[in-house]
Amino acid sequence: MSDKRAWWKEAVIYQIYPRSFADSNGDGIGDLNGIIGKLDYVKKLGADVIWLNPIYKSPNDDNGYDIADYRDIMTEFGTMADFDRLLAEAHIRGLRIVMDLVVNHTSDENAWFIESRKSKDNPYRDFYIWKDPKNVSEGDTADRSDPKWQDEHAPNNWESCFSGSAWQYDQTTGQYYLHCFSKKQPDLNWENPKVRDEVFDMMNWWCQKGIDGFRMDVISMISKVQSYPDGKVNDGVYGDLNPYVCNGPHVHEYLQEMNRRVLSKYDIMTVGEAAGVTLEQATHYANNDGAELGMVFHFEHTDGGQNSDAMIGKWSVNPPKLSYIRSTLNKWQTGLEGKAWGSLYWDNHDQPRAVSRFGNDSPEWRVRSAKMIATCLHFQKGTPYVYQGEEIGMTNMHFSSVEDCNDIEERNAYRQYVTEQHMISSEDMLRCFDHVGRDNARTPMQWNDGPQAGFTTGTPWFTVNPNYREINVEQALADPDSVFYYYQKLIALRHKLPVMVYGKFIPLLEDSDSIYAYRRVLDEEGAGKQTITVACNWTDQKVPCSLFDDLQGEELITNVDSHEKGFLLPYEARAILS
Ligand code: TEU
Ligand code: CA
Repeated sequence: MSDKRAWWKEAVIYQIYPRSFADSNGDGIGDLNGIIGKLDYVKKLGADVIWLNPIYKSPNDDNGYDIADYRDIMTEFGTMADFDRLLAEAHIRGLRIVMDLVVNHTSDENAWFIESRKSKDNPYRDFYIWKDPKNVSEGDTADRSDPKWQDEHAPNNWESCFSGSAWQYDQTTGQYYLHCFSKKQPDLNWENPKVRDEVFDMMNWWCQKGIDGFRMDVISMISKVQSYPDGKVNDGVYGDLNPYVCNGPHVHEYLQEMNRRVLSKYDIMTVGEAAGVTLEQATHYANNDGAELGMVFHFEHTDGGQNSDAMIGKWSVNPPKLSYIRSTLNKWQTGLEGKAWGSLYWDNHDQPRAVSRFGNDSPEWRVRSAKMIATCLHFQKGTPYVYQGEEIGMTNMHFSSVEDCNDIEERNAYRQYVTEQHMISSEDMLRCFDHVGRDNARTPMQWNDGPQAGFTTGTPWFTVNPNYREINVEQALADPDSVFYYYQKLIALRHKLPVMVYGKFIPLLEDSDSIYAYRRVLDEEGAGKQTITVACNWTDQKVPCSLFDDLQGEELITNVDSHEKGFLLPYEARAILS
């Protein structure tokens, strides 16, 4: 076997977005005590690890991805004592806790930035990326508070991921700072060794508390091309500017330094969010040599623009195509083999709901198709991630007005494309939000059919999806055929069968218009050869399939009551061990 065994390769991760998970004190905002109250639920599902979206002190411009204090807890979420209790209670149950590490940028309310913006010679000035205005002639007396002037003199034409220029002019010192995300998220200057010292100290501090790993936010973006050249206009940091921001000149050097100074000292897992990272590059970030990270999240199968003919940027109403999803995932499966470990996900807090996007969320097919896509993903090679609510088949949300949206990405995109540039109608933009907006994933967790879906006794910070009366945890736990018990079974199978973890991935039926099929094969000394054959029908039609006709073996899992020889029923999924 070429893969070295590791607990995090055999684990299944459950992702919690704390703000929307469970509210313990009736203020309408999910919190740490709420999570503690639901640990047994996560345990019942069978997951091994909980990844918490950011819980640090933050003004919440981007719901916690703008950190004001890395060593303190967000006031609404609780206290450090609550966190210590959460960690202890998780460990008692054999659950591990992975923290979100957001170190490409901080909040503009972080003490480092408050200092940095004070003066050009402040000791913290170089913690961030400051540049002079461009093309200013000597003796220029123009009014620099004029947004138009600021726009015209920005250091280069880079666009923020959240719309508009990636540069913000700061009156105090007459320079601009870089922000790849919102203007309240200034980018840290990783070229400065003092920044790295502070970040590594902070990481060691959390590791010494006993946390079990880090999910590293946009870690591929920490090293920028130092000449800060213009990119092609209007392409955002992920478009043609990608070469200047993603996978920059020193990113691997810095991650190796992080590995030496922090990661290698603890038995922790790491997953890098690898925005703009190709398969070849991923084999460096997550190489089996262990010099950098354990694994990465890649974006190729979820990048709206690529898989569904987007209208503007990621904004689209078109369903993803099976042929694209399959060829992309297969490419990563086979490309990582023997070189690096991968991660598996359909959704997260930045993506629409899995069943709405990849399955079929109509009442007729929701449950069966949710099980189908789960089967399709969980038998692949890599560490699977389940995003809160995915395990009960929660669906996308409909928003009828931009006022009802919370996400800064959505609100800024609306302002730019609808209000300012008239590139798309309000109605069409809102339909795009319904399909791919991040708010879909951020509505409160649906626990029961009582008021506010059991998420809070107060007024929830964000609208509950009205379908909570049918789709909720209580219902799922009472129904042996629910999506929940199917996920429970998939997770249990992964724990039981080494072939599901370490087996080699072999694509099948790569030209099919409707079926995603593959094998996993493990030939272990002493244990003999084990093969799992998986086939999933991605359509609402019965389709011919002869894969199982002459296959002898044990059916590990299926989502239909009975099979029809020579066919797969609509959204049927099957896995056979032989
Ligand atoms: O996401 C970065 C990222 O590359 C995208 O998913 C991005 O958020 C955008 O939605 C693409 O359309 C990470 C976090 O997961 C996200 O929640 C944060 O907003 C972002 O970084 C900034 O910290
Ligand atoms: Ca609360």
